[in-house]
Amino acid sequence: MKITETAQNFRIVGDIISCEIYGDGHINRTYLLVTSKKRYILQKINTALFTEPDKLMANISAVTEYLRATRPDKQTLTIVPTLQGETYYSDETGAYRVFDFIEGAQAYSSASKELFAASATAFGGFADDLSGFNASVLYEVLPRFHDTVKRLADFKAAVKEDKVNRVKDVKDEIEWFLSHAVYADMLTSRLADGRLPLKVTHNDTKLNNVMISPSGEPVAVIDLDTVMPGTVCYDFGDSIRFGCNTAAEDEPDLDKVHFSLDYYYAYYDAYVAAYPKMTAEEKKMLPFGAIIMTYECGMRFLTDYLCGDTYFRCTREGQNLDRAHTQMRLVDEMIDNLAAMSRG
Ligand code: ADP
Ligand code: GN1
Ligand code: MG
Repeated sequence: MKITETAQNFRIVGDIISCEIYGDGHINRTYLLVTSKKRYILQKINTALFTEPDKLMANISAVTEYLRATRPDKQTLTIVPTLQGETYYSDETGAYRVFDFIEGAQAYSSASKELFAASATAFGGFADDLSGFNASVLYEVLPRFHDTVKRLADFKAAVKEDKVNRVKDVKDEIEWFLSHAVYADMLTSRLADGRLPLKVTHNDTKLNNVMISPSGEPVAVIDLDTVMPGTVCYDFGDSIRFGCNTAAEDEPDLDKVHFSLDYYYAYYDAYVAAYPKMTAEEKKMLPFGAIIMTYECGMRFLTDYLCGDTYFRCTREGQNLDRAHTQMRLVDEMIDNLAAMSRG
């Protein structure tokens, strides 16, 4: 079935003009749907990963309805229902959903320090706005998503299995991840014993998951697929991992890849200001969140490389390995800067 025919199953207004692939997400297939009246985002949900789209969409509904009710001054995702009034449509080709297009803003894959700070205001505000939300109503759609100890176990299993015979080519990288395993349980153990509070977190706080206006105002947090209970250190850390890299996540030339302390400070200060309900332990662990999320993501990239590149969308040979290398470089430089990263 053509994608424009799929779009006809939603309560969209106007006549369909076009429906083209859009954005640079790694997980879902995103289309810009244009009608004679409005623009929409249509997404084919990655059901290989999100095996229960009803639960996924229930999470997004719950969080966006809460945000709309408690922060009517802010924008959030708006689900466009199907003709039957459901949150998504499915047929033999897959599961699809439609959101209103958030106008007057854009998602950036790289940004100035000011725009990066604006994303911190958005994500810090997200944490603050949701601190009163009852996390127990959410489904854990991707169980143990940021459980770095589990990610390390999965990585070791992939090394052992050596499915596509690549272990021989990445011995040094494997050794590097094993030698940094001390970081794996620093957040999970604190969540387990209550030192870190369990909060509703976004869990995928890359720069391109926040919409920012041309004048640099944060407009909306998007990509709510991974909203689940967690620690804000995941969210802070993942933002730093992506946004404090002086190069692209998949940059093959490591000479271009550095951790920017300057960008880190810009994000840190804006995040702390936007999230006044932050606890002392959360604040203390923010720099470790950055190291751990970067370590974990690098390990996930290398695991996917060892499994034959089946998880993260790749457009060229060796892309996941390049991604793993950038994360390793960033972790090394963050560790060198750890004292400076603790702002007191
Ligand atoms: P993925 O999970 O694959 O990353 P996203 O939900 O982040 O998918 O969407 C991919 C891109 O599509 C975003 O980076 C953004 O540019 C754009 N996008 C997604 N939702 C909207 C929206 N409601 N309005 C405008 N742009 C959007
Ligand atoms: C994926 O969907 P996207 O591109 O925003 C991934 C994140 C990774 C990120 C790395 C559900 O995010 O966990 O940090 O790629 N999302 C999922 O770029 O696995
Ligand atoms: Mg995204």
